[in-house]
Amino acid sequence: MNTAALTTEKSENGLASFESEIRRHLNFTLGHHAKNASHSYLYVAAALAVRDRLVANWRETQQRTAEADTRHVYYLSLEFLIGRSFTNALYSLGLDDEMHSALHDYGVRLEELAEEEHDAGLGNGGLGRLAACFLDSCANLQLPVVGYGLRYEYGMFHQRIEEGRQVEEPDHWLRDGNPWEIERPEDERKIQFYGRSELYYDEQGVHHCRWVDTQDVIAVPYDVPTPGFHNDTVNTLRLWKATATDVFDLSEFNAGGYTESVREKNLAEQITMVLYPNDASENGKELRLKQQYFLVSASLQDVLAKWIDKHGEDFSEFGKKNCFQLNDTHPACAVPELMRLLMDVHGMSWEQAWKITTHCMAYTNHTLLPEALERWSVALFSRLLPRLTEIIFEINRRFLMEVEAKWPGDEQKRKEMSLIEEGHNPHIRMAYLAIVGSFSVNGVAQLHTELLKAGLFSNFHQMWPRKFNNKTNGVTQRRWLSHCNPGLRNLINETIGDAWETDLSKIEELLPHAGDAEFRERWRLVKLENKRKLARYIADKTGVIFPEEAIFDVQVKRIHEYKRQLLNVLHAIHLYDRIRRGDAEGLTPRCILIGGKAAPGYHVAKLIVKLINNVANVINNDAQVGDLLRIVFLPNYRVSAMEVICPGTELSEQISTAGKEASGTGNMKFMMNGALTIGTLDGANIEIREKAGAENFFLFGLDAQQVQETRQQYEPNKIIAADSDIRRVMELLESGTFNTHEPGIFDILIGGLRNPSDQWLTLADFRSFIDEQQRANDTYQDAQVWNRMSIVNTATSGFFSSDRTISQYADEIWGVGAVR
Ligand code: 26Q
Repeated sequence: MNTAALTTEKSENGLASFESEIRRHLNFTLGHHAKNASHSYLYVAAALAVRDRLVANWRETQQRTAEADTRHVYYLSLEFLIGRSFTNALYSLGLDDEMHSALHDYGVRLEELAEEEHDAGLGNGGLGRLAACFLDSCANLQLPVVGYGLRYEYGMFHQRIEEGRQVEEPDHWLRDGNPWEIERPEDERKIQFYGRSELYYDEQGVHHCRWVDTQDVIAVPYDVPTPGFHNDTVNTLRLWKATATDVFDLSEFNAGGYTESVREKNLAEQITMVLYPNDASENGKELRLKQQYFLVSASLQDVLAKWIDKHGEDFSEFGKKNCFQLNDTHPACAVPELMRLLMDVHGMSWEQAWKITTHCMAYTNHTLLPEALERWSVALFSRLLPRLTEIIFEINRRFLMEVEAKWPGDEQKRKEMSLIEEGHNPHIRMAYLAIVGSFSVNGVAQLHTELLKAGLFSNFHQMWPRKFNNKTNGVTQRRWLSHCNPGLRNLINETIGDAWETDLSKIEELLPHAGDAEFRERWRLVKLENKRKLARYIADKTGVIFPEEAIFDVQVKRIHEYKRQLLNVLHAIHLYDRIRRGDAEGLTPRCILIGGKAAPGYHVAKLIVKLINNVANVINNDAQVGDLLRIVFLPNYRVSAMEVICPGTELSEQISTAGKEASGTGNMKFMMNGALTIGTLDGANIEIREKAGAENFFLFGLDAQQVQETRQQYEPNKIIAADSDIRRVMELLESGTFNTHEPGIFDILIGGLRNPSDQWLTLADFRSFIDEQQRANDTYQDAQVWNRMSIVNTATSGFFSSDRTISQYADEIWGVGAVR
């Protein structure tokens, strides 16, 4: 055989050009003719060709990491909102040009083929997307971090709008197969549920506990590659799928229990069937607790098994060499589960096990809403996880002795801080469990961390001040600027080089160019092209035309009262009212885009969606409005939609009631892409404003402190009566203008606005919002000024890279460095 001919064709990794590798996958992996293959097959073949290029580096990274004598970090999260992987992997490998030309031979453009990929929607919103950005940054920084999550058969639901209302449809994202995962049946783990805890004595007469008569489920891992940027590192996201144990219970079988066994198989597989679509906790669902424990137990067993492979039963260094970052309390069962595994399976004493556990658990909080803190009824918990419940009660008993030692005789303190909320139906407080079991507790923006320390967790902060720390969120500039905005990326690269792609602090070098009129003009043209692309996308999905000379004003995020999409709608109604009453002098044409999903059981949020659509219908079809105003609700907002939206956005709406949004991360994506923010002093908005400069930010509304004070004496009806603009908006709403054929449907929303105990203080901020929107309106009229501000926003966004956030986690919590 002529091996020389082969080696000239194939590179050292044994792979030929994309062109022929795609052909090979079409022919042999998928069994298709390369000629006139459908786009969906072509996509899979191309994705497999890209995956092949990752595999060698993936194996090498795993080997290097396993051998490295550093700490290993495990990011435990019920959600990883990855979105699409195809072009992301290509950019990371630096192979996008090669793929471009390979696809040319198949007569399809890369961008077009990329549309074939379903989003991996394994998350609700911010928390899930943050986990995905973090994995990207960990790979970029070559950190020994593995993500552990669940492989939901159905991800975040698909949202359709029917007569203005949200309709949910299942998202069967795996239907056409998933080229981005590799099943690893050799690493399956057994997970126990129900049963009871039993005491027994070993040969030495020492007593131990074991968990018996359980119903078992198998966890099978699927590994997803996470490529670093141009650095040969490929990290791993390991997602667990639930399946039944394949040992059929023979006695049951013989007793005619065959169908019963099959039913059990179905029950087992339910565990990873569907993502819970609530972004604020809906408490108490048994299946949700099963999901949480399933993830935690499988992942901990996985880590312990690998530890034992290398160190045998010597756990003396385990706490020093491993760290579990808990993404909110959803995986907080990791605390008692690690205790159980160390004591019941590996024979450790309570003291040894506790020392290890509290040396390797770290907890991140993502919410300030007290009602969103996770609680589980002891009754449910102890039925499903009896042994874990015992352990939690013992953790609590010992912890309350510490409380007693710090505040002797203070019964109230012990009640407040107990891991068990007493009452006729006692509950386990998962956040307290996470705090007690962790060496680090962090918030996700400066204000958020301060409010946690002073509010929700103040007792714990007094007890352990040094446990608490802040890690302001960030987003990956590779997906959220470089890949999604090639126009701006190229302009930036021509101007300051491309070092910012791996070190976003370098983007600051753009700052002097904000003063250069010629640069500003090029910036404007890129932005205009992005606006056109966004307008085409919106027209395609909704039929509504966004005129390109208008200001593109965008709010995309989960629909929630505290995020105040309602305030945004009120402003749209106000502008409409001005146009109708002939007061449009000086009005800049404006296109308002709102998108986001409402939790299926959150009726008020769904009503807000309906209101947005109804208001849009009236405004967009009123001839008097002309091109001055548009408002659109974009259905099915998701990661891939944001990749088109943020480059084309000019004004970013971050208008939550101050003190409610933990951080926000969409705000950072918009800033990076040169949008100006109109926002409250909430979450990371505060830090965005600090970095950009107050003069480059549209600030309105009460701050967190003032929100507290206002609550005592809030009289929305007085505000309405005293302000004719606000009064007219309320009159329009109440007149039925937006619901002519559906009288009364918005009464709940109107009643909320007028209610003195309205939690979100929408009308308290309305005047200030109108005024600041007017200032944005006026600023926009001078394109020179606006574009200068836009450039400054991008140039000062360096701090909001998740690379910076992850460097801080690595240095200040994990104590890990790069493995190269
Ligand atoms: C809990 C129990 C049962 C079912 C669902 C849940 C659940 C699921 C998801 C509770 C909360 C979430 C998600 C929360 C979330 O996304 N929080 C956001 O996290 C971002 C990243 O830190 C912040 O930027 C946002 O401010 C915060 O709202």
